[in-house]
Amino acid sequence: MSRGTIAQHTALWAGLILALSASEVRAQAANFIMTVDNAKIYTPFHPEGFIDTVPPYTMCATYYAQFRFRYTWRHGYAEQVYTEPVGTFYPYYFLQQVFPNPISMPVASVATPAVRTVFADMVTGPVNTGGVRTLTFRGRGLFQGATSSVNVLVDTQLPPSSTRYREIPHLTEDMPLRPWLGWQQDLFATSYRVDIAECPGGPGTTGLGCGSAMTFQPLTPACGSSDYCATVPQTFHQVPTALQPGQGYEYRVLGMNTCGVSEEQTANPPRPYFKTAQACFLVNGSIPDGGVATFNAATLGINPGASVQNLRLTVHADHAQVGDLRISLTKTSPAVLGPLTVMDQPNPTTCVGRRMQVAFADGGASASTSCKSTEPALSGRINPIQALGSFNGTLAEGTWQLRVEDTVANGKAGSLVEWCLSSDVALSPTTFVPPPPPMIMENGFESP
Ligand SMILES: [Ca+2]
Repeated sequence: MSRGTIAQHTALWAGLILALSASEVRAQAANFIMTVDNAKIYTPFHPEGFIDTVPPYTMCATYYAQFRFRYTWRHGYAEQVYTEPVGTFYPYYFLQQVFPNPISMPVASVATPAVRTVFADMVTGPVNTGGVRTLTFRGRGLFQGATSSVNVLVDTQLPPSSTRYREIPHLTEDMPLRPWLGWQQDLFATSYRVDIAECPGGPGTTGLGCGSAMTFQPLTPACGSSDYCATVPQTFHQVPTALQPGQGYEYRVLGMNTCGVSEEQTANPPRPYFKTAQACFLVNGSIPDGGVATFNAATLGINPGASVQNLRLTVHADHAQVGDLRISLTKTSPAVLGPLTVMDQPNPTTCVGRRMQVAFADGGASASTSCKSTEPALSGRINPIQALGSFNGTLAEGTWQLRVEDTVANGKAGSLVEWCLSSDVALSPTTFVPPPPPMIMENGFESP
């Protein structure tokens, strides 16, 4: 034998051994195959469970899941097979029970395999960091030691956290009738439910005390006793239909996912309260970049001759950079009063965020210190530059003009969504009729 022949023989033997051991493994695996069919998932929405057939199987914190394993057995001997975790699932999961355990596998063959089902109940443990984990389960024979295992992909979900509101501040008065509501994103929420309900009892100090009929933490998408509700994927919502003027409301946002809704009572406040303004005008009018837009409206008082007391001006503008804006209000008839500047480019350094939803009211917060770079840039009760008290005693009825100037042509423009007027003597909106033009004397004669 030449050296070359020996080498060839050695290689042949190694290949044979390799082929044998590989086919043995395949034979073992083929004689006992463990697969996972599905998972029955229990959630707050599905207390009776629902079948999840697509891994990763979602498990909800503190809830059960039941995994359904299929054993396909082709061994020519009977065996007691135990089902058990490979490694420990603790502290993420507790294996509650496996049944039947052991399971009796009968004498079978490749041609006529025995198929059996084993269930494993699991509940999430004390540590519940969300995310996908691979759990391995094993079926292990008691006497002859036939084993098979399967990986189960589990995606553990936590219910959304309590809502953190970013708009509007609790107890805000003189809100527009179609308010824009915003809240912080929650990592676990896949959608958000918004509810608004009337407050017959005025503002509640705890946020749950206003006497509204809003249902507590509902698990259905139905509006229930709310006056308004919507489910949205994003972290803000523009109310599309007008609320009642001069009315107290509470609102609430619940994060939602497969595993529940966010805890309502632990939000601070659980239900922010706001009161709507009195005479509101839906505009949706363009504010051109570097340009001026004027908006006319008319009001009535509670009775003819009533005068304005403690006027407030509500402005909701969806503008890309609130710091560009200069806003003034003029009473245009029956007597002209103003213009009175309420805001003038507050803090161009910091006031670079989008949207203002503001009630200008004497004694409010400073626009320049309140305005920020995140949406909404300016909100709540803001002090006007010139006191709105200057309108005290003027007739409640008449026409008004709001002037909004975008002072910087920088590619950042927007629109006036809605504006409102409110007074201690209640105002209501009425049809705008342009005031007569001022008399012009020409050639000694009045023009027609
Ligand atoms: Ca601009």
